[in-house]
Amino acid sequence: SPRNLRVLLDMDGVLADFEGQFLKRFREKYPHDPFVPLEERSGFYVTKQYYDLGQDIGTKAFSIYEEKGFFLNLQPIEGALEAAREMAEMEGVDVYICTSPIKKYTHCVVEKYQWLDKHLGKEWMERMILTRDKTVINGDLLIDDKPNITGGMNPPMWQHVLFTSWHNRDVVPQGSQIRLDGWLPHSNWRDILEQKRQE
Ligand code: T3P
Repeated sequence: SPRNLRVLLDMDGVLADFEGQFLKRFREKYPHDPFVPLEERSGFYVTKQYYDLGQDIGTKAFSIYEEKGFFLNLQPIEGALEAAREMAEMEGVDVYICTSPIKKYTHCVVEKYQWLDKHLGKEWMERMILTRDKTVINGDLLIDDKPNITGGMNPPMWQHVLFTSWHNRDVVPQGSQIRLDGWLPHSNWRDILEQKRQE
């Protein structure tokens, strides 16, 4: 029988709502400062867009996701947990979580494990891959909202499924990239896996 399909699931922007929590906390902490509404987000890095509003705003933006509890308190993206569970139970599919910690790792690294434990359970610890270079990870599909994923392995083994987020709505998929518009019931993630399995 053919080998299992390896699916790598990104965390921030795919399972966990980084953008929503960032904006919520920024507005709570700095109610008198300008901010970027989600509909106006563009470019992967939220801090870069905030730096364009001023050096001090950029510094404040950094302080939001470096604070204790930020990564643990991210809300699950709608339908993500249900989809992840269903995918993990599929015959012939191996699911891994593939996520990059921020450089200020102190809270982020442990909170990524805690988030996965809290929302999906202990058995998911086995699936966790923390890396700053996703290109060196072996997989058939990487579902990730970051448009340009580069690193030491070029091209990577996996096909990039670009998961739609506010910041990448207008990005045109490049090369073999395909788009996935969320996890809600109409989502075509099952078709994407089935198609890959048949290649
Ligand atoms: P993930 O690989 O789970 O998507 O950069 C480190 C992590 O923080 C990475 O997680 C992406 C996420 N992140 C954003 O999503 N937006 C940002 O603006 C920054 C700085 C990080």
